[in-house]
Amino acid sequence: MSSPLRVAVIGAGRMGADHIQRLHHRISGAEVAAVVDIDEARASAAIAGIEGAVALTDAQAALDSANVDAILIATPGFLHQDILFKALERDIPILCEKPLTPDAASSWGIVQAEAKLGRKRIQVGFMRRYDAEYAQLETLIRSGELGELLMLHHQHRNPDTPAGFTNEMLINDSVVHEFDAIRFFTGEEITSVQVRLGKATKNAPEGQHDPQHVLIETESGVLADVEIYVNAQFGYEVATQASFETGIVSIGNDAGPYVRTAGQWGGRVTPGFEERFGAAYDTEIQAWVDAAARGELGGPSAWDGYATAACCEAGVEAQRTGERVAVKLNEKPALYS
Ligand code: ISE
Repeated sequence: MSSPLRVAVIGAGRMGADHIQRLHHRISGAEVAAVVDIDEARASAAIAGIEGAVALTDAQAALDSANVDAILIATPGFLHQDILFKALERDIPILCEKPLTPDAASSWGIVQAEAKLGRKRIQVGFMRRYDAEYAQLETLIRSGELGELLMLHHQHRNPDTPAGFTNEMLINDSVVHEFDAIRFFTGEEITSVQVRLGKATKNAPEGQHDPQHVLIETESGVLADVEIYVNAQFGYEVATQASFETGIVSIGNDAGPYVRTAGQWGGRVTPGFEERFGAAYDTEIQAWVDAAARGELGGPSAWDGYATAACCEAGVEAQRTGERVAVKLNEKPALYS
């Protein structure tokens, strides 16, 4: 058996802590070698019970360590660029949580640096591609079994938002997933984004207009819409309905035990994204570890990170202006074709 991939996890917040537990308990062929967080206590708490792992406060120390083979970046997005450049320089496998970087220009810089390196070293954490139903819908679309895909209707509902979640984050932090999903399903780039602000809930924090209706068009004219509703109170829901020439396909609706008791019938609503996408995250990280062992990364690439960053920029402009905003991309480097 080959030796495990020694991973440094950068950022021990909500997502980082989740990935540390995943790597330690459920992923084969990898181990947590280091955890980096500017909050030393948080880094130390995150390695509790993980033999051999070290807690650090500086990403550079992890990158300099001879005991680190790969890094998983789970810091806030504005810190990604610097770490990505340094990790590309070390030429090691990288799993970078979304967004690749917060804007298209800096994401393009990462694409160029990786293209110059000449091999894919970055996988972006668009975990929905690893959700079983997402993968089945994508396969169905490719098969042509139901004719052409014509429209996609997405519902993206969160129970509430953490402190500091701005109006722009409805696009940059939430709809970024649909931008990637639509590109994944259609195999096309997104050409325009429009955002409509209708009647708003009184349950949104100051400054947030919630819900929003996002209208998206792809190269061949597939129309997609997203209801992004981040203070929906009732629970977590990420669902899609796809309209084909000869059928309609729905994914993401809560299933599971259907219970009848005490004069009531029904089931449990998914509480959050960790539960909704737990299995997808496991599959995503296992695929990254396996690919790193083979020396060839697949999955959502730096190009996908760049293209979605461009969609987010158009989305935020559309939010502000009410206009339909075109998405413009630079020419795709051969590495990503
Ligand atoms: C969060 O960052 C995620 O990635 C979740 O999947 C998404 O549902 C949520 O809206 C984001 O804030």
